[in-house]
Amino acid sequence: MSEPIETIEGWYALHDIRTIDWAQWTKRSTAEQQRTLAAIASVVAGWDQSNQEQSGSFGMYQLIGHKGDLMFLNFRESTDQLLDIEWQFNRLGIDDLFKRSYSYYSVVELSKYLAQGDANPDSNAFLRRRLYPSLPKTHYLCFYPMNKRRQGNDNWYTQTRDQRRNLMKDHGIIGHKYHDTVTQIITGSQGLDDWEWGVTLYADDPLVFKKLIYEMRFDEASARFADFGPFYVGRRREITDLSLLLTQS
Ligand code: 76R
Repeated sequence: MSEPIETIEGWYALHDIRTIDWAQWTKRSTAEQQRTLAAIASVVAGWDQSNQEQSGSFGMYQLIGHKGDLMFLNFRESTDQLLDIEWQFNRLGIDDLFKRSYSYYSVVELSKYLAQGDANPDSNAFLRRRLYPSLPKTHYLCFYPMNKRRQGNDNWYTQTRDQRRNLMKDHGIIGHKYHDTVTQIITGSQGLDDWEWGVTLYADDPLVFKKLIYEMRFDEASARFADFGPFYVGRRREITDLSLLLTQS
């Protein structure tokens, strides 16, 4: 039997993707639009507070393509806090306008494949920054869920620990070439959502996502063992941009 690797968990994450019903939205009167905008902005400003208070992290992204229009991304200490966040938005009663097209629930995960030295986040500030990440303020984000394959000889979970460690080492070598241009946040979701991991990448240029992910496809950890879900790419936006995005004013 192959042994699992120890993992350390940090903040819980909720990727919340909304599709706007533009036909309905544009039919609303200016006064109604302003009321709705103010209600959304006040909820979202509350989430954004977590960045200042370092009690979590929040980012809002304008998505490209048909899979969604806006992504709200919240990281918090507990699932209860994420539930509160979700229900705060639900209570606005604008689900007909801001339809939910996808969501993903997971928890920041660091595995000990390549761990060296102090693995205690209480005394290791580097580890703390990774477990409780302040979301990078790069121009773009790329998010997708993925699995490690379990098929015939290409079964990640029947590889020995050393085999997996070597594969992760090679994965890390490719990834590290992008250290200055990409920040990755890996969240684990076994038992929490439909895929096994969420990959959230940050960069100033979306082309870098393509270059990195293409290069990684040739690496054994991806070539033999990775299956991917839908990809979402978005541009980071401030709360103050909401009004401009939705009403051009
Ligand atoms: O944590 C570290 O930085 C150490 C090395 C490392 C680990 C353990 C690392 C580095 N990753 C790790 C774990 Mn990663 N990563 C992905 C994807 O598209 C694909 O082919 C796969 C999606 C990308 C693009 C990416 C990028 N990584 C993981 C895990 C958990 C696996 C497990 O536990 O079994 C997954 C699912 C995963 C997937 N990885 C890096 C990157 C980048 C850019 C790096 C270098 C980080 C840096 O040096 O700054």
